[in-house]
Amino acid sequence: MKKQIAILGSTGSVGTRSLEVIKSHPAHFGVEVLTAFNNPDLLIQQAIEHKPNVVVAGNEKHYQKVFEALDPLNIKVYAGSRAIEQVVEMESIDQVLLAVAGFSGLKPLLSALRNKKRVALANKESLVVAGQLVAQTAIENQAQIIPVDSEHSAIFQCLMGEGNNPVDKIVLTATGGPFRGMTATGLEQVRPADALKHPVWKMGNKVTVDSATLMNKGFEAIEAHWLFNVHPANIEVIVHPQAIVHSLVYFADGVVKAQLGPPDMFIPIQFALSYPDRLPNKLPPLDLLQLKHLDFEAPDIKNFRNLALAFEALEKGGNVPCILNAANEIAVQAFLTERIGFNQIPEIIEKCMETSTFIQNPSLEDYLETNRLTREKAKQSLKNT
Ligand code: MN3
Repeated sequence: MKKQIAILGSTGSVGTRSLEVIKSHPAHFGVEVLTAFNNPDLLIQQAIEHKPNVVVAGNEKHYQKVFEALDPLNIKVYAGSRAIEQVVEMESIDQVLLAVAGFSGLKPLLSALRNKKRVALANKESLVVAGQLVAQTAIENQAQIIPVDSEHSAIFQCLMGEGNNPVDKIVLTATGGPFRGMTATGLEQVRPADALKHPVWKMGNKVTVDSATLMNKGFEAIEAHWLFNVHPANIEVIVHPQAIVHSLVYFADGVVKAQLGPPDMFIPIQFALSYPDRLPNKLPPLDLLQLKHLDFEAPDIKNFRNLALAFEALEKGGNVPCILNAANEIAVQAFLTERIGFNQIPEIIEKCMETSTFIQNPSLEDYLETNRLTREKAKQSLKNT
């Protein structure tokens, strides 16, 4: 039986890689739905190759172009963000792969879970911003979330077969990014182009900057809390530049389980689609003798303050992670366009966290409002810098 997949965000870095995974296993996976916000040309090209039933152009201004190209091929074409939420209701979808970027991933995720779809989740913001709501919706609808992010995929795999065995702690590994070992003075000088040179992983611009600031790891700690129900005090981050150990779980009896593998997103994407089965692929196997050693060190939270801010947001809970995410999005954008320096990113986020109204149990509307207000506030503090 072929699994029919809906890929939301098919033109991004995880989306395109997912299509490679699907293409390499034609007996196991089919493409039922493709959606993309930008890049209509690539969306059209992907649809011609993979022949989905439905395509959604998230951005309505691309509808006409996509419709004209795909309607003659008997592919249904819709447009707009509401259509993305609705399309995941389709009976014919076995699994959703959510790879859209940013906060806009939340609504389609909730819609997929309410429709009891298994979701391979690559969107970080939905869990960072509204983890409580997402976790609750998944439980209520008995819908399963399979993480795509390499660290969470590792933890998920370490927990397979553990039943109710309690977890002592979770350790997330981080490469440390391109600025590992630099001081605050050195960081003062870094430019966007330097931040975009990630030593190991190839990703989109936003997440690559987040890796350089360590915010990405802070987000991953928040995600891990909601995915695996582990107390914030029992989540740690360790720097491991080779990115071979993808994360670890410590158990009560002193046993530590880790998942190792080559640093290639093909592997966690394939597992999130094939779960609970494992499928072969053509990647070169991990060669430990060639690696010789694996290094580990403590993260530098004095010079990379975003990581500490993320843990603070996780511990405070409520709408604070939403504030963290919104302020970070504006600050990273400002850094990419050279309006602010690297060290100002945490300054802007901290200011927003200190001056926003705390909401203990936010509703979806509260999250949307917090997101909007924080963006305004962050833009305001950009003007004052
Ligand atoms: Mn990751």
